[in-house]
Amino acid sequence: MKKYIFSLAVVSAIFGLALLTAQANDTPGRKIIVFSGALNQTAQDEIIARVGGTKLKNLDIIGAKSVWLPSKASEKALAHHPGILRIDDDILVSVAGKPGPAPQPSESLPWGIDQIDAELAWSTTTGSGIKVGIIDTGIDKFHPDLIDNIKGGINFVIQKGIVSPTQWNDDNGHGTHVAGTVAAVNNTIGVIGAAPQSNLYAIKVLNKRGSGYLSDVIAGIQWATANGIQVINMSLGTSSNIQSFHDAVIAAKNAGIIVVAAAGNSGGSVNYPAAYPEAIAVSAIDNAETIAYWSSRGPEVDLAAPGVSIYSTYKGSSYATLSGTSMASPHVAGAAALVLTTPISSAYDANSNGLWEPSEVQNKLQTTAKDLGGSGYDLLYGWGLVDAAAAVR
Ligand SMILES: [Ca+2]
Ligand SMILES: [Ca+2]
Ligand SMILES: [Ca+2]
Ligand SMILES: [Ca+2]
Repeated sequence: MKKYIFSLAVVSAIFGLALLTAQANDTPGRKIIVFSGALNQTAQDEIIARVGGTKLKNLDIIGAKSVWLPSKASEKALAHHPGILRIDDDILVSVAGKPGPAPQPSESLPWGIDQIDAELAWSTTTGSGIKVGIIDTGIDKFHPDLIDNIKGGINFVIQKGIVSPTQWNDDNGHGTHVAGTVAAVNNTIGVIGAAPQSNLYAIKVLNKRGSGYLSDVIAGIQWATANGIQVINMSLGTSSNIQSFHDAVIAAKNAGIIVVAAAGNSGGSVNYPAAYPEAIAVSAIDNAETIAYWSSRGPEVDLAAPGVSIYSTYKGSSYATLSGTSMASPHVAGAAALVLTTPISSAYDANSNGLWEPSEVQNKLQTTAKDLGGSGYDLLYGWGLVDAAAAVR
């Protein structure tokens, strides 16, 4: 039986943070010679030289010298000298305790968040309390710029032969990056997401290498519907159109979930699930608002969003700059979370129930988007660049 593997093309330059551990030189012959005080510096140096030793440093604060001694015999000879009080081992000293947390950069507004004018929407709404499911590689559980917004998670991936539902910590980095674009915290460190007070749920369906089974993705969608998730982001895809996948996306939308998905990075036609009519398909633009050459395009594209050189959170409490429609999709998911907190006007309430249905949110995002490329809807940008500020007005 053929198995369908999802592959995520992450076109990226990754700038990780590395912790350096201090290393001292463990030369066996290093000693600290403590003198009695009866000898002057010159006499002390002579004693050391006489046994073949080499002075390394004067340690006048304790009346001592650090030296290198060539042999045990030279140490013994010195030990019996009346001018020498004591010989101590020059031991290795290491940092106290475990390595500390990665240093956190001071906060900056990523260009993509700025480009969709999310920062201009925050005086109206920050997406507070909206539940966003990141169907991906997991989310870094302890990331200092995400932890306040992470409210839960689930794992469907086999790790070391078992599936542990609580092991949704991100072992790849991709999901953490996507999560940061949706909801990195507005504090003093790192970055800020489009909906910086929305609630993140890690739905881990992709493994350490960024791939996974369709059945696990479907299980993730099912978990989202059972747990009241309001927006799901799927920065993943396949060129295979499988009915079960489509049925799961239809079920999610019918359950009231806004499904946002990356168009794909093939430069060709739009991947699934983005290509399904029930999903919002997002293509990627650069900071000149031009579509990336590798962004998938076609009649299924609904919106465009920033996806080139996107700086966001990454595994291990770090940050990374990545490119892909994977990075564009969460800009739209965040904007959708913002819209969900606003009152719906009759112009958008197609079924007049006073509530936002997924298709109504999509309609507002599309009608308020900034038109790019050819006038009106086009195959590269869909309805245009998502505009968070206009969408919450
Ligand atoms: Ca702006
Ligand atoms: Ca931050
Ligand atoms: Ca409605
Ligand atoms: Ca256009």
